[in-house]
Formats: sequence, C-alpha cells, structure tokens
Amino acid sequence: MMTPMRYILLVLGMIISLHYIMSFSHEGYGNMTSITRLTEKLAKPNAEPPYRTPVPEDYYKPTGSPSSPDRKANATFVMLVRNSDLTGIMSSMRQLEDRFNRKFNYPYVFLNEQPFSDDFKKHITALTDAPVEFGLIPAEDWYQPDWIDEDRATKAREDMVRENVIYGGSVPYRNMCRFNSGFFYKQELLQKYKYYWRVEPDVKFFCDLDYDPFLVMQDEKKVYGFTVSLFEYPTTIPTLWNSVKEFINSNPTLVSPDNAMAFLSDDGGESYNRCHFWSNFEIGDLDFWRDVPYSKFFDFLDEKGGFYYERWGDAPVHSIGAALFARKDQIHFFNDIGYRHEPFQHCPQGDANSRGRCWCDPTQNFDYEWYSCLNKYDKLFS
Ligand SMILES: Nc1nc2c(ncn2[C@@H]2O[C@H](COP(=O)(O)OP(=O)(O)O)[C@@H](O)[C@H]2O)c(=O)[nH]1
Ligand SMILES: [Mg+2]
Repeated sequence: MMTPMRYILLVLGMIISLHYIMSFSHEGYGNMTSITRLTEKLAKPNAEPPYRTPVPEDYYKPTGSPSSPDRKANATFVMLVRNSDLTGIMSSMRQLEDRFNRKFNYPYVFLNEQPFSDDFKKHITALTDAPVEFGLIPAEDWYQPDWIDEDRATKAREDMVRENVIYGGSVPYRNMCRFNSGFFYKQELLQKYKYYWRVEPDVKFFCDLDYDPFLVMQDEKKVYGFTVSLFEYPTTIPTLWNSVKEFINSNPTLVSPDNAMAFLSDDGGESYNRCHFWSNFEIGDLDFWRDVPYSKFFDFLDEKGGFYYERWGDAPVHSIGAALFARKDQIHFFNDIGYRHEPFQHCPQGDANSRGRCWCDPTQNFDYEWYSCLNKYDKLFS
C-alpha cells in the first residue's frame, strides 16, 4: 500500500519528467515554459509597444488656445529644399502651422546648397509668427567628394538607369541622401537645437496635434520618432549590410545592449530584411546623431563610397543607426500624427482619429499593409 505522501511524490515526479520530455521534444513548449521566458513575462505583464499607452493628458493644450505653452523643448523644424520647392513646402508648412505650430510656435530652419531667393524668404516668413532662419549649406557638406572614383560612380549610375532604379541616374539625389545621413545635424543653424522635426514639400498632416511631441521625446529620453516604416529597394543598397556588419564587428561596444536589431534582421543580424523608418518624416534628437556611435558609423559608411557607387538612402542609414545605437524603447511610433508622403499614409485609427479631427479615410492606412514594417516594430516589445 502507498502512503498518501508517496502517492503525491510519484505524481509530482511524473509531471516533472513529462515536462522535461516535452521541453526537449517540442521546441514551442520549451520556449513557452522556459524560466527566462516566464520571468520575462512576469517582468512585463502588459508587453506591448509603448505607443499603445496614450500620451498623458498634461501634455495636451486645449484646442483653439493660441497662448504660448509654459514649457517648451529646445527644438526646430528642418526643411531641406530648393527655391523651386516653394509651393510644395508652403503647402506642408501651412498645414503644420494650422494643425500644430500655431499653438506651439517652434522655429524653422530652411537649408539649401544654393542661396534662397528673396521671393522664397518673403513667402515663407509670411506663413508664420515663429522665427525662421535660412541657411546656406557649405559646398564640402553637399557635393560629391573628390576622392570618389567618378568613372566607377558614372558606371553605377548608368547601370541603375538601365535597371529603372528610382533616382538611379541622379547625382543631386545622392548628394541629398549623403547630406541627410551625415551632415544636416552639423549645420551651423542647428547647433543651438537638440530636437528637430524634418518636413518635406507636398506632405499632408491630417490631424490636430494638441500635445508637444518634442516634450514627449525629451521627457521619455526618446531619440527617434517615425510615422511610416517600410522595405527598401534592394538595388539601391547591395553592399550596405556587409558594411554594417563589418562596423559592428570592429566596434561591438558601440552597439546598444537593448537595441532594435530584430527590426532590421530576421536572422539575428546575418542579413538585412530591408526594413527602415521612412525618413521624410522624422522627429529626432540631434545629439544622438552628433554622438560618437552614429558619427563613427556614418564616417565608416561614407568611406565605403556607397552613397555614390550605389545609392544608399538616408532612410536605411538613419534607421540602422537608430536601431543599433539606441535602446529599442527610444524609437517611437507617432501613432497620433496623421501623415502622408506620396504614395503612403499613416491614418490614425479609432479614438486617435476622432480626437485629432483627422480628415484621412481610416481605411486608407499603411500600418499593416504587406509592404509595411510596423509589425516588426511591434514585435520588438512582445
Ligand atoms: N536643396 C536641395 N534640396 C533637395 C535636393 N534634392 C532633394 N532635396 C530635398 O530633399 C528632400 C527629399 O527629396 P525628394 O525629392 O522629396 O525625394 P523623395 O521623397 O525620396 O522622393 C526634400 O525635402 C527635397 O526638397 C537638392 O538638390 N537640393
Ligand atoms: Mg519627398
């Protein structure tokens, strides 16, 4: 006869043995019940992306209040444009003023490698009460450097034209991508600022933004904010990821411990899945780009010549930098900023849509389309 104690021990022993057999034979079961997984789950009871938690009420300014807010961040809008972009940038700026800046009064910095015309300046300054500055980009920060082998660059452009790569034949576009990757934050007019919001011509802002996104960045120590993420054209970046891996291998200590590599790569960093944040919209921390990890990274990439021998975009370069050198929770999805840059748009859903008085059609939303990478961003936090 078994005593009740022996019986309990026997059953317990059987359960434990069964657990071990299942752990070894069924990977899913092992993952689900592993101690590390269980403690992770305990530590994060509501594991979900930070943007799902609404911005606290005290960041909001009542609609219609023209009064200056009490607390402001050290921040500016940045617009890189040509004189010929006047109507497009006026359209973007008018919406930004009406939907947000009328209340918050952040300044503007306009940058161009050619001097802005008087006509351009006159029309722009008429659109806002906020301070506006116009900067001339130094030639050495813009044009193709002398050490680039022009024959090799020409051949690369010709090949891309033949393959119908978008902007494949354009040198100015390459200058722009290299400038946005490694030089905009070094411009003199931006030195006094810590945060920036990049704005392009002909974009749409669909919703009222009644809170200060710069203060959210500042208070939560975020360094990079986006509204749309998607896959890059492979033909523009054939060797970019090899260069990134080379950089990581020689500078392992620069990579952030709690990084967002899983947004960039589906195999632990071996290959690039081509996900990037769409950089025509950015709200970011200029000091993050100015700091050692990203500066070293940009210099390393620049020396490879890929901005001219291929057509590396500032979007993948910024995204890879943010994902590797920041903590994943420092990268923020601005869910409540309704935004369109042709041909994609983020239209806030549900409460965020009505609260922002958005005029986009909520069914026209790129977030979880097949070409979007937002699900990979979400997964970082699950
Ligand atoms: N000053 C200047 N700005 C440029 C030049 N090329 C592009 N840009 C700006 O760089 C940004 C990206 O260019 P855009 O033509 O919109 O490229 P896309 O969004 O990739 O199709 C926009 O703000 C443009 O106004 C250029 O040659 N000079
Ligand atoms: Mg554009």
